[in-house]
Amino acid sequence: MMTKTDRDATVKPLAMSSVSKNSPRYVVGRPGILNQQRFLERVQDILNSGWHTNDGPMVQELESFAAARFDVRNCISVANATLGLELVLQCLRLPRQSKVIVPSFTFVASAHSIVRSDLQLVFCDVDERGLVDCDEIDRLIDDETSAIMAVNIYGLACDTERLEYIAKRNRLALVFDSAHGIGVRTQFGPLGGHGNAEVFSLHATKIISGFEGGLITTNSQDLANALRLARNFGFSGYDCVASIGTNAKLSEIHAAMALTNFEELDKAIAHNATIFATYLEAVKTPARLISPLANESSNYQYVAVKCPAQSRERILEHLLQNGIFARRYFYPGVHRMEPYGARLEKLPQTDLLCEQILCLPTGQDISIADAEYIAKVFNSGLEQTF
Ligand code: T4K
Repeated sequence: MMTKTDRDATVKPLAMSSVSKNSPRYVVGRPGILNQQRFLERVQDILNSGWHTNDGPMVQELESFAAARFDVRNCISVANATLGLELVLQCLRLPRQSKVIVPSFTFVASAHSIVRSDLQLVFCDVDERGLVDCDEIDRLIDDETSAIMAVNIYGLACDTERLEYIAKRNRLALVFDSAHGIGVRTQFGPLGGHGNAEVFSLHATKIISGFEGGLITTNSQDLANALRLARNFGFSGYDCVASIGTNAKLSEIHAAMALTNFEELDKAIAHNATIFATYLEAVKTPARLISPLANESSNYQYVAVKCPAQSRERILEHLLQNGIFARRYFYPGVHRMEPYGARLEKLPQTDLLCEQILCLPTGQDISIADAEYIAKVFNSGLEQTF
């Protein structure tokens, strides 16, 4: 059985000094803004209005605009997706210390939101594309389980239909961490209306940047009402506190940035799709890109490449030496991180992906020529390992 010490010994941290020394020209997650003029006009309107936060007009416009795009009844903006996940778990009123099943192959925020909501997490394994393995979820459900948190990573979608069936059959809550999912569509329509709620990120590194921010979507009016109270200290009116809450409000400036970028979403996706296609063509086997299925459409926000495990670190180093900062999203797996490292779940597919994946730069500041250059450097790093 693997011990905590065995796990720590295998983690290879990336020296930050090597990143700053080479001051990379290309990075994963460079924020884009597609209509700077429109954003600046909105900033001027905010300054003129004297209304800067607390459910202001810009926040309301963003929420209506997003609800229409997500094809969902309610959209509630929050300060970031991490707080959004916490608020959803708390407003669902799950029994204290009941179990929530979540993949370990995710950003650490998914796991933290569960623990910080006084719930126990149970890690499940993922499939070859890094999405939750539904058979595994079925196997892990027991009498103490109260919810599933599925994560729609890389602009891909989990098997939402099967997850909804599993949750319904077992009377479990179902929450989607859709932090990477704005603009993603399955064969049934856009992400946004699945499970009890979905949570999207507006962080600067995402396809729609609000600098920081998050959007919660839900078709449940009761849950939406509870979330609106909870993000604003529980206030139901002046001087009247109806429930325990926190401060998770989105400010007007953040909403203006997010709304301006949201209006340009189709353009952003079209650009990312071109960059993805360039990498798809150029990256040499045995490395290969994780791609959407034929019946889904991605936002191509991440270009995740599966490398041979023995080559990944060398390729990462070689890219860095050539001014390209690729990222190991996700590494080393949440179950290997300090707060969770003593856990004993066996997650073979997660462990494998954590050793294989490199995310390459994409987004508005990457051109086709840049992607061709990055792929060329990637391929030469790959060749050196054979
Ligand atoms: N669930 C999932 C599955 C998530 O991936 C995330 C966040 C969340 C939940 C929580 O969402 P939020 O609470 O953040 O809304 C970054 C982001 O901070 C994080 O939002 C994101 N996922 C995660 C995948 O990536 P780090 O620690 O890797 O960030 P950092 O500072 O290394 O920046 C990433 C890259 O972006 C760097 O290469 C530099 C570049 N960058 C970054 C910023 C902030 C820029 O070029 N400009 C910038 O302003 O977490």
